[in-house]
Amino acid sequence: MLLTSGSAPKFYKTFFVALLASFTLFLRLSKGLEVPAMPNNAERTFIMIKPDGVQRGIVGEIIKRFEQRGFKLIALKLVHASVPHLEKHYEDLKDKPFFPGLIKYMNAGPVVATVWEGLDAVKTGRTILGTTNPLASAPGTIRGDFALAVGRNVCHGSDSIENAEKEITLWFPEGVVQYTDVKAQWIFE
Ligand code: DAT
Ligand code: MG
Repeated sequence: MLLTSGSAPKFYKTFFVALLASFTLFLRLSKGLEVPAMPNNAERTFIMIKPDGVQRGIVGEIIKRFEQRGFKLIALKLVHASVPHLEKHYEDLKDKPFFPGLIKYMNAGPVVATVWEGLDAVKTGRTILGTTNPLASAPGTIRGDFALAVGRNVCHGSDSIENAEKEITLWFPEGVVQYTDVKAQWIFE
């Protein structure tokens, strides 16, 4: 196309506007086609109420906190675990000086073994429990509200997704329970 000196600025202006419009359209389209990141709603964690938690009658209180936060309960049982089973559960700590005392405490009565499913279940589960040493646990956490001594810290929570899966298999070799969580649509986007 031959441009006369008078029409040249108009042509460039139109060209520039068209370019800008196409770029805006491209951005909108690419945003529309974007695959949203899938939230990890299916992450699972093993939470156990230790013998002191059972004896002190705070099983309901601990379970309530996971329920009210929105997690889905997919397994639960009251079990007096054997020494070999507890040694397997805590095998990473077998060289620690407190290991014998830990096994004795865990074997002193029944525990409540549970599995919870939901967004970021492992990390959030540990936040709900509080830190290992209850003296350092914030009020509002289970240990921060119900415990004082590290050797009587009332609950256990998996510390990684990998360990959660191992612990779930160890405590629930029969598998967990499958069902539809009807509240999930009001908890997850
Ligand atoms: P957590 O239970 O927070 O995952 P952990 O896995 O390091 O902590 O230890 C497992 C349990 O062992 C813990 O809940 C209580 C006990 N324990 C840990 N450190 C201890 C210590 N220094 N003295 C006595 N018991 C301890
Ligand atoms: Mg641990």
